[in-house]
Amino acid sequence: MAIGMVGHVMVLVMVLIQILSVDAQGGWQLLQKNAGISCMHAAVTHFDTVIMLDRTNTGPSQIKLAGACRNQPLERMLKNDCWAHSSMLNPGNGAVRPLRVETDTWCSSGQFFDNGVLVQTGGDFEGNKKIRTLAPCGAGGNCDWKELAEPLAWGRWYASNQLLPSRIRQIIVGGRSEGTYEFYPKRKAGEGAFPLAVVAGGADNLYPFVFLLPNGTYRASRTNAVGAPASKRCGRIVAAAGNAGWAMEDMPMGRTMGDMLNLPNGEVLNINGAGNGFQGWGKAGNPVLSPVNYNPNAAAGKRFAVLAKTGIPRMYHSTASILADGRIIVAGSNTHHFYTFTGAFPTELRVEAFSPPYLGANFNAVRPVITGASGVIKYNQVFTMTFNVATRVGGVTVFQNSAPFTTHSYSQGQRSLQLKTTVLVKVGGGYSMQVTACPGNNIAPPAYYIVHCVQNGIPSRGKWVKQNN
Ligand SMILES: [Cu+2]
Repeated sequence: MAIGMVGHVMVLVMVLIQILSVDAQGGWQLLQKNAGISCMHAAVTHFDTVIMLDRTNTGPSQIKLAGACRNQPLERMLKNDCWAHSSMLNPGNGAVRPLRVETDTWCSSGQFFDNGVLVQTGGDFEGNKKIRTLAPCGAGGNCDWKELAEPLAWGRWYASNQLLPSRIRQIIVGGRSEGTYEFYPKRKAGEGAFPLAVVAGGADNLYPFVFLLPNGTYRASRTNAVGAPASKRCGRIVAAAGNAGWAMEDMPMGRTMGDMLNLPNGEVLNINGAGNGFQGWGKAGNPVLSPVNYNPNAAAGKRFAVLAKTGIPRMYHSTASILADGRIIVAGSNTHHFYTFTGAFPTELRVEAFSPPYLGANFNAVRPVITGASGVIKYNQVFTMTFNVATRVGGVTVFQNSAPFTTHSYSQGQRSLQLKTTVLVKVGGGYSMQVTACPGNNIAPPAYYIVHCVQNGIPSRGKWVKQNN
């Protein structure tokens, strides 16, 4: 009898451990079975909608334009093209709406302006010198792309964009065989492009990594496609330090073409990609299906955690974007020249949402809910944040994360700030603290950011705030 009881309890404990271990590794949801396009570029707007973009010269996609067909005499595949190559996703229910681009956006770049307008630049062929803008809208809206008459000074294919501290200007760096940078908007009419040695000298200067550093400089570095197998190496650097150097460590598995995202709790997610090879066209294989979480504050050797795996390979031309609610929208993957649904690694039209472990129901009692915070903040401004939480445990921090433009394993303009906070004061059923906005536009250029209240590593749903001068 006693032995029977013990056996029963042990079975129950094992079942509970199984349930918790799923939570502990996060979970996947198929959000949309057919988004119509394969999402090569993605950005989350401050209306919580996702702008998805492919290239135009794929031939037919699987979603039709809402209005007239596109008549582009320079288009190489379909001169009269009735298919959409961009769309807007509602991450609430997975619904997609076709958007209209007129010129080829293949391997282009982008960035949000301070006012939340998405700017998207370059591409191939007739899109090479194009500047396109989209003033975003909510899920019920009908915002769309606008193609500007003003061209880039140089054609740019595989360039990188970064919002600058000076309010409404971005720098556009490099592009295939383009050893220059330029600004948009121009500082004066007719301003051209400027040479930049680090991206000069050859065709392999694709998507240079460009970051705005806190001391107001920006750095560009080159990235090259590399051969098999993928490296396990992971580097971190205090880039603004006088004697900056990389500290290296090993990830649990090798990964190429992964996406690294700043999570709302200050940790980093590495998701998507392949275990060997490079690019598309059959040159990569062994998809890495498990995301890996990196906790920069943990002790060496304890920073990486392997999370729940998906069943969908996300290889070349796939994306990952983080929502204000903490989920990650995973979309795209096309290793082929056209939409190809046969053979290994078919063109991927499905959209998934990955929920990291912090969204698990087992954390509901300790997850803060922001009940009050300023919607507009100025540099150095001290503002009050109030929040509710059922169980108070551990430290409370506030993170402010940017909304990047993601393509080719690189989230352009991605940054994460931890804001200064005071000790908590109990107010009614909740808590209040004073939060100090960051000191200046080199730390966070004016733009829309997502602010999260984080208790003991568990983030609240984010609140969009406008960071002003
Ligand atoms: Cu590409």
